[in-house]
Amino acid sequence: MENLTNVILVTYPDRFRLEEAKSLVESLPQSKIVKIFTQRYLDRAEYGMGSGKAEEIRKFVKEFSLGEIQQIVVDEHLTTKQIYNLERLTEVQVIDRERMILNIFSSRATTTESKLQIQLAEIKYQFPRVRETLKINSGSEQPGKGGMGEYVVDVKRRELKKLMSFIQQKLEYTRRKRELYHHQRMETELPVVSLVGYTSSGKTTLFNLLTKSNKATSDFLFTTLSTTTRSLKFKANNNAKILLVDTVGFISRLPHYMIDAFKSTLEESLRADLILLLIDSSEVMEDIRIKYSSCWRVLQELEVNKSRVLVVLTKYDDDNIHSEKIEEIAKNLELFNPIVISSKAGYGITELETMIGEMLLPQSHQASTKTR
Ligand SMILES: Nc1nc2c(ncn2[C@@H]2O[C@H](COP(=O)(O)OP(=O)(O)OP(=O)(O)O)[C@@H](O)[C@H]2O)c(=O)[nH]1
Ligand SMILES: [Mg+2]
Repeated sequence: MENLTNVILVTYPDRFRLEEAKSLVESLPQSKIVKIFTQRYLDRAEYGMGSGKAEEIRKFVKEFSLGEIQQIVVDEHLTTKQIYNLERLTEVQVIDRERMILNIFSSRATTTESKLQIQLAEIKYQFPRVRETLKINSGSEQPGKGGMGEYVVDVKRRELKKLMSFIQQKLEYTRRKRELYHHQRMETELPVVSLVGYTSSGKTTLFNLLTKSNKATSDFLFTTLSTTTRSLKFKANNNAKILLVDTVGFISRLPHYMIDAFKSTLEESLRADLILLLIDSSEVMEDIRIKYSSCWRVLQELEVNKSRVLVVLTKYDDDNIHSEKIEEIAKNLELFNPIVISSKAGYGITELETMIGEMLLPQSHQASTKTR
């Protein structure tokens, strides 16, 4: 048994954020939450949380029976200074929400491209923190002011910029390779369908089912970090083929630079003929609504053509969901006749395939509806 990292989580009291923060920590490798502290505001200058709460955490760390708290996760963006203050007070390593997501990403990245994207996000995380980090490391309160201090900040920033453009070049290279591949696919005229959605909405499970693949799926967040494309045959359409794309999941409060880092792969998959936006229908309405709007925010940021997006309600297999739930979702999200499926129970899959076939493949009795 490997050693577990005992984590204190500091998050907001509302259910959605608390549950999501818990799932994120649980998705960090080998992490175990030993205590959760909640705060209505995490934007206080000194520690993010109020100083009373910080003191409470310091005491908890000190009195914790095993004397073994290795990490404090604060579910918000913190400045280097706030992290430093809290680390000094509690004598425990502190990470913020962005660092936590980056850590999950790095632990999962397997392909060259996803590794590059994470390196890029990492630099973008560090860049605005250079001055503060150097200030803290040098032990001086004002190394940024003039003379050598300013010089060091500039040097470090220049180094990061150089590294950033180096990685961007490499990513550009992989992107161009993709583009070439994309053109080849265009030449073969195969329509492309992408699966997008919030993390854990069931994209890979559906992808596996449709393409008879065996990609990893799990309850952990961000199981998939790299895009996979496989072809899919339609018996009903003279064995015509389409390409199906599985993508990285979205999450709420994702900083712009992280979307930016993943842009090249996402953009490529979002140029599909049809984008299926998967929504987990088994969740409570509030979560569905928050996740649905988070997804749209990302899609808008990536300038996705709305008319190509079709919403698919997934996981329609739980005993506690009935058609009223689907009606409620449709009403709340203003969806007209949404597609409903369960990859686990096999419900709605044939209908989904038929619909894709009808939309994208030439029919024996009617003209193609393919738009490009
Ligand atoms: N009950 C039920 N669970 C499902 C269904 N589809 C997927 N799941 C479960 O939901 C969890 C997430 O599924 P994934 O397919 O990994 O979700 P994803 O959207 O690919 O997630 P990321 O790769 O993390 O973005 C897994 O535990 C699946 O077993 C379904 O139809 N019914
Ligand atoms: Mg996945």
